[in-house]
Amino acid sequence: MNYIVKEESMESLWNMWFTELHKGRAGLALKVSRVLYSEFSEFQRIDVIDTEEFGKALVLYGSIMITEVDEFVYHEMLAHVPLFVHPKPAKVLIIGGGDGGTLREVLKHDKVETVTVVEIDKQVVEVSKRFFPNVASGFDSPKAHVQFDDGAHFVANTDEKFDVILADTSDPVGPAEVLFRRSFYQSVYDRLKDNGIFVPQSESPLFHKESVTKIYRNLNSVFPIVRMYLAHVPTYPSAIWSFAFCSKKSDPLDDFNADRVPDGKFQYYNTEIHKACFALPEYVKALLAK
Ligand code: SPD
Repeated sequence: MNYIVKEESMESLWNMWFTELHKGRAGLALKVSRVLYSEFSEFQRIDVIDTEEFGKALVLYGSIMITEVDEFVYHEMLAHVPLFVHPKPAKVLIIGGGDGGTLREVLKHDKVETVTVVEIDKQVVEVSKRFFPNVASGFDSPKAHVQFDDGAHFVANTDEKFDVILADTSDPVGPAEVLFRRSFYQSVYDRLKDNGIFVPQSESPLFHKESVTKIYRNLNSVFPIVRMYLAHVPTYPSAIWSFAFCSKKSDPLDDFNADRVPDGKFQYYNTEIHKACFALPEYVKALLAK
């Protein structure tokens, strides 16, 4: 993470900016009003900054994970697309997701009976509870079970089977790198029931072409059905973000039951978005064809 500090004028003394750069050449800049937390956990650097435009932001390993203003887009799209396709998503596993945003969305589904969250970094959960109580609200639910473990280790060693598995990870660097490997995807496949669905976040098709190519090559070598879908997340690199709908049997559109989606319950997700998010621009189709 880079803080650019510059003197603006004689009157206003300092101007502090958070910048997240793509290959050092382009990126996002947010004006910071306060740095609320800055520490190294056992696994990574964790920052919480207060920004003028996007409210509080959680930054892991120098990269924005959530901001108060736009976190709903990512969390709704990661959770609701698979959960409204699966006919009975009773048992859900979230790998990562230590801020709790995905858990909060999963718990909005009455059919969900238990949600296991496997997060490697306990400090992320503590920081989220302290600074983002609205995002972390689901941790108090009796349906939620949190384990502090490496997600790859967990799926390789558990005997449990799940209806839906979500990989709510940071980028494929540092502690999350292992969660983009073929071996992890194979373990996830083995932990899914026969009609199970897996959705990992799959980076930006505009800024992370190499990662996206590798992720989809790995997923396609494990799952019979793999379909990318997109959402607009303003504070993520390039603002266009992708997810991979992977399943053993279900088709994300043919098996989608629009009647189950309540009107006006969410801020981003609705039936039209569900259908439209699988429409891919030509440059993305070309990338996936590689
Ligand atoms: N470059 C940022 C990618 C972050 C994706 N995961 C965010 C986790 C939020 N729960």
